[in-house]
Amino acid sequence: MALFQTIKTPTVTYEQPLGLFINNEFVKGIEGKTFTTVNPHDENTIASVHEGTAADVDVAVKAARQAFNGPWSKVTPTERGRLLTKLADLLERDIDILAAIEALDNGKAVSMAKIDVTNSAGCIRYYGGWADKIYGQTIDTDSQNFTYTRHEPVGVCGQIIPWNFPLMMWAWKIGPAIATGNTVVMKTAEQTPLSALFAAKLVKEAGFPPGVINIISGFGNTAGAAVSAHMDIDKVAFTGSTLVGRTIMQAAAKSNLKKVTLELGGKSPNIVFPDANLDDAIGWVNFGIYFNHGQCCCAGSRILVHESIYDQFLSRFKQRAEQNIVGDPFHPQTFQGPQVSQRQFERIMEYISTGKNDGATVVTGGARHGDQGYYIQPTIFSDVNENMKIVKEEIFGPVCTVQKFKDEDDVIRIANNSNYGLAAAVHTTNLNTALRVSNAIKAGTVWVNNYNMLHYQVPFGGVKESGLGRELGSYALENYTQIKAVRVYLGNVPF
Ligand code: TXE
Repeated sequence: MALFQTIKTPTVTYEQPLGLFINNEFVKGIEGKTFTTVNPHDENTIASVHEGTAADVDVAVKAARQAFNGPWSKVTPTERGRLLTKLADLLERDIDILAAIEALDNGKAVSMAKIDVTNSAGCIRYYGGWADKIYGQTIDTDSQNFTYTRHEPVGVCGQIIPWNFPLMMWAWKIGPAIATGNTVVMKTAEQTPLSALFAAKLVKEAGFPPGVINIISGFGNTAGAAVSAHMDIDKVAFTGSTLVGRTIMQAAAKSNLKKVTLELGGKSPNIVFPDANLDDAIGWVNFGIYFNHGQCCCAGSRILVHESIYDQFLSRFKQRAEQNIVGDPFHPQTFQGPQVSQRQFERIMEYISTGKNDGATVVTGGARHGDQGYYIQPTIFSDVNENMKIVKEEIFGPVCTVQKFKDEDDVIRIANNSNYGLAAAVHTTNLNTALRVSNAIKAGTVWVNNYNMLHYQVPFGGVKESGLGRELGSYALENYTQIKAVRVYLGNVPF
């Protein structure tokens, strides 16, 4: 099978790489396998890509190790920054192609996909800026000692990414790893391999030495498992389900105790107090759950509304949700495209029937949208209780629940009644309420009077079963550096 293919989309025609990206070349998998990626809009095959398995991960790790020990270790921090900046420029140059790939392969609205590309380029450029600002400390213990710390790269980093923001997850992971001088073996999601491969082409064009960034398309239980269990990978960063996150940690523990960071699921509360600006709150609540078709780990899927405004909120939120334009991702007006895959579509539809069977009321939606593609109507459930599956589990689709609360203590209790702790939001015009509730909620991010605002300068990650460690901002650099203390003794031998 070919290593490149011309792909026509409604907006651009471009050359798509299909091979694994190892040592700056696109290559076939050692076992000669391929797999298809499907357009969720019409359920047709887009392309077949070469599949990587454990043997290919091994080759990629060797390439990454050679680069790490050899040429990459001689590249100056300034040059690492320059390479990342160049890569960011190339991502921006090819924004139309990359946005079209995301729309085709993932199903996200092309207008939103452009924002993803801009953010991905911004993230890579941001970390380019950090590359020559990785400092240690000098530490004064006494006059006999001179001590300093070095923040050294961890080594070869395994990175396993999901399909909901294929290019953004690529950028969030590659930026801090490369800025700090590591090399990377990344396993992309089997549902959305295409944008990472196109971006790999830009890695080569930017001038990165061979072996610094390697991309493996393939499945979780083969290539992904090989990354997390590999004896020569020093760190694994994972974004995906909590279930697989546990497996990754176990594999890391059973192999070489590689460092682990995990960005997992969520069931985030979105709280509306009676003094909130209701128009604004409804806009943010709508965006909080339906952005990216509900396929956000931080989606505001548990909406908690004060009982005094509950009825008014519900009828206006219903109207707002029904205005969301669902349809072809390439249509410029589209807000919500199809879910990424048949499996995700079925999983979400199953949650919708569970909600109905458990006695929740469907306020709007609750069914498939159209009869082709993995489209689901924006769905709101009311009359739910805290024990229902649809309130407890991550649905990862355009489905939310709306619950009443009585007062601040009540809402803090409900908000924290979850195994997850990724994000939350508070809508109120009272500053004290906003700050008190933000402090009391157990989550990695709390938004006040907004939702889903993400900036690459700001840390992102979860508490409880939502994960370990923080991505983005300067905090992410800690995941990719080891601290070495160098101790110089200045005195005479004391014994
Ligand atoms: O996730 P998986 P799936 C949640 C969301 C969704 C559910 C299932 O609730 O409905 O997970 O989605 C790789 N060893 N999130 O099945 O399986 C896999 O190939 C190593 C939340 O797609 O966790 C892919 O690259 N790797 C989320 C990545 O893990 C393995 C984003 C994610 O897939 C593996 C996606 C294994 N044994 C889903 N098994 C978020 N936090 O944003 C799978 N993978």
